[in-house]
Amino acid sequence: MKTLLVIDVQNDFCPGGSLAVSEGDAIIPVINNMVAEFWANGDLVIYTKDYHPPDHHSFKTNHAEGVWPPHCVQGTDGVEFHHDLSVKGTIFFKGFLTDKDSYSGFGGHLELNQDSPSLESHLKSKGVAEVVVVGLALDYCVKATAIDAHKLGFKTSVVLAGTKAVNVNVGDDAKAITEMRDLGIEII
Ligand code: VGL
Ligand code: ZN
Repeated sequence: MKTLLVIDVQNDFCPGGSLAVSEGDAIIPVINNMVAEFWANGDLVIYTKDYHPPDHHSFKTNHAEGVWPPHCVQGTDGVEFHHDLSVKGTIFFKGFLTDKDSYSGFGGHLELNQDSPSLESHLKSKGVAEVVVVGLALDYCVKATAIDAHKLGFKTSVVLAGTKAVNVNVGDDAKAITEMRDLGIEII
């Protein structure tokens, strides 16, 4: 069994959002085709949402060590999936506690408490052996998710046409690709 992991395709990471990835929405048609293909093959499709409370510590406005503008705040439009995204599958939530963050989708849970099933336990219970990662952003959450998947023993690939980088620093995308490839993650 294979699963498509669609990471954080939310309004705040798309053009017009508070932490927009340039042309972040351009990957959506590619992802939608992959979603249809996985469903047609009887494979699994899973989505993650960055899902922060307003006082989250990753926000510069809240904490000295915060690095991001407020984004994906629960109850706002920015936290919602982009309206063009085809959403057909289970959603995992991450970053929902004030003082905990997770770039990786594997920090995600089925409900807003850490005792609810984790992404790893869900995938293992479904007999998933292979993971294909797409979404936003390549140099943060997509990379972290792919590395965790690889370390947890899943056969892991990232489809570049289905992801885009924030590139806080020029070349972060190339660095992320090299780092993943060197670990043995397949870059397609
Ligand atoms: C992300 C920065 C902060 C992401 C989430 O989804 O890549 N980046 N929170
Ligand atoms: Zn975040």
